[in-house]
Amino acid sequence: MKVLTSGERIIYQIYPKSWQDSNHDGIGDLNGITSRLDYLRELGINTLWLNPIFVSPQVDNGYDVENYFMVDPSLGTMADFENLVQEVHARGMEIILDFVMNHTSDQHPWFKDAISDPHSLYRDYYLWQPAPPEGQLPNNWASFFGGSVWEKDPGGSDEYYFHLFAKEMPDLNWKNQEVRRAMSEIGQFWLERGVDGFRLDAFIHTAKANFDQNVFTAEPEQLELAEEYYANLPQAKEYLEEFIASLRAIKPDLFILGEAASADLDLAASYTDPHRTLCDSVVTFRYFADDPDQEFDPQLPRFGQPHQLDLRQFRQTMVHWQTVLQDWSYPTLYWSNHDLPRILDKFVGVLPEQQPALAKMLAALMYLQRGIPCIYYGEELGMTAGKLADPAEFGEQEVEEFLQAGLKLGDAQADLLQSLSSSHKMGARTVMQWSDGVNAGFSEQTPWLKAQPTPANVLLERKDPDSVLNFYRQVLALKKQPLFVQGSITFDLRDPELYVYTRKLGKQTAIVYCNLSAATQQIDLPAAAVQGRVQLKNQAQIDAKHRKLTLKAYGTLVLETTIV
Ligand code: TEU
Ligand code: CA
Repeated sequence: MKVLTSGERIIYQIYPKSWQDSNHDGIGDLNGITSRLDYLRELGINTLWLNPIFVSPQVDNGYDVENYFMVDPSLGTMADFENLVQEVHARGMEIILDFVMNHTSDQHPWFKDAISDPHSLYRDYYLWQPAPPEGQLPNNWASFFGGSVWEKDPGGSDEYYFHLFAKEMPDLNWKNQEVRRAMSEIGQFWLERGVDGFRLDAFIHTAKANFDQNVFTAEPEQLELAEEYYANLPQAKEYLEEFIASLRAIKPDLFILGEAASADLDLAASYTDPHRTLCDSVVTFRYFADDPDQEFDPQLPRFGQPHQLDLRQFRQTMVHWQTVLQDWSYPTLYWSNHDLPRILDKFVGVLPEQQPALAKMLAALMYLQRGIPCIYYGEELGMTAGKLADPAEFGEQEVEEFLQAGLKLGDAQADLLQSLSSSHKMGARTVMQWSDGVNAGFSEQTPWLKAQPTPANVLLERKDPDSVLNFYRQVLALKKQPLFVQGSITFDLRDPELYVYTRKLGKQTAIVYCNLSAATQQIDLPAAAVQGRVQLKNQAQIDAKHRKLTLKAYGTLVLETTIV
């Protein structure tokens, strides 16, 4: 089978628990994925990324791994996995797995052994600090999931262990050569089972500053994120390179997608340095910020109200990354993932009837740029947040506060839950909507995450030539042309309401026009463009005589021209 080059990849992100349930226990599974591969092939996908599938107590939906060498029984068996890999490859597609390398579950045998005895061989697999006097914490660093990064040794010693995420997810000590070796072995094990690469979870956090610096900020009692001590330290890149090199030794052309949430452009470039053995591409969260000018309901907490995407910031950042990374590496192109609300929910106040046009415009805008599309499941339908049925599903304290505040104002519980779902990552993890049947065609059983589906679904959109789904197919078919893979990119930023860029390869040129606003826009077309061939359009009209292009609300047009 011909291996894809990184720029040719079109990735589809599957949250396995939520995609397709094959045995009707309410949890999506590997056989469910296998049964839907033709859907992905028809869409134009060539690479699947599965969120974690290893054995896990599911405190963080699989990001807390208990056994790296087995599939979680709720998702299937190793035989199911091998079958999936075979069926993926038979369709000329590839598959990458989420690789959780910064931490394990507290149920992992290493951690259980480590806490059983301070002299355990596995003690040094994790990070420990002695307890300061008088019940203080070793320092005031905050965990990403709330509370301190420090948790008392459940084994009863006076020490604390370090956890950046949930307390059930202790961080590994990457200084320890045995840890590094063990992680390489796990990677090699899965490569031998046919996987084509990995998405490296939170790799930027593997290196930590010395804890005994005891870095207290102004108010020692105040817990604070202290990323300068545990994110993107130079040593993390050394660990990364050693790890990837150990995998490339077995499979030279494997694909590595690094999750580098807080990486800026310089870091992203350095993690994808083509002269070293590093990532092919990284996912940064820096494309997306909240609009600082958004007007919130002052009577309700901001938590729980959907946050508006800052389009101005997005435009600037994206253009900068696109421009600087040319001839270096392929950036990831994405709108949503399992850690963020779905993109349509970040366009607050857009009318439901305008959402399909918005979804189409966003697809053309993002994925025809230079880089690797990563499409989050359901996005291709124009899916928005499913309304979660149970406030406890969010797993956050602030949810109760938000509900109480809203109910006091006389708001309906259903509306408050909708608002919470649209603003929270859990609202983006509801089941894939295959049909308008029972449980959206996901399962005969009530899904693990109970939510009310939205109208968008595969069955409906398949039949409708104007659907978001069919538009995605067209975008991805275009994306496969060398022009949209290798071509250079330049932007025209004159009009703040528009996103316009030109791809160029040899004599071939395509201009992508996108209307970022709900207002109709008139654009003067360059002379050469008037003779161009329309490759794709929505809510767009060309008046060749007057060399004008009209884009209605969220309209988009792709025009191919040949330079003679
Ligand atoms: O997320 C990691 C992640 O987003 C952090 O590394 C980030 O640096 C931090 O939140 C500051 O912005 C990944 C997964 O995507 C997520 O679902 C998991 O919960 C997490 O790792 C823990 O494994
Ligand atoms: Ca199942």
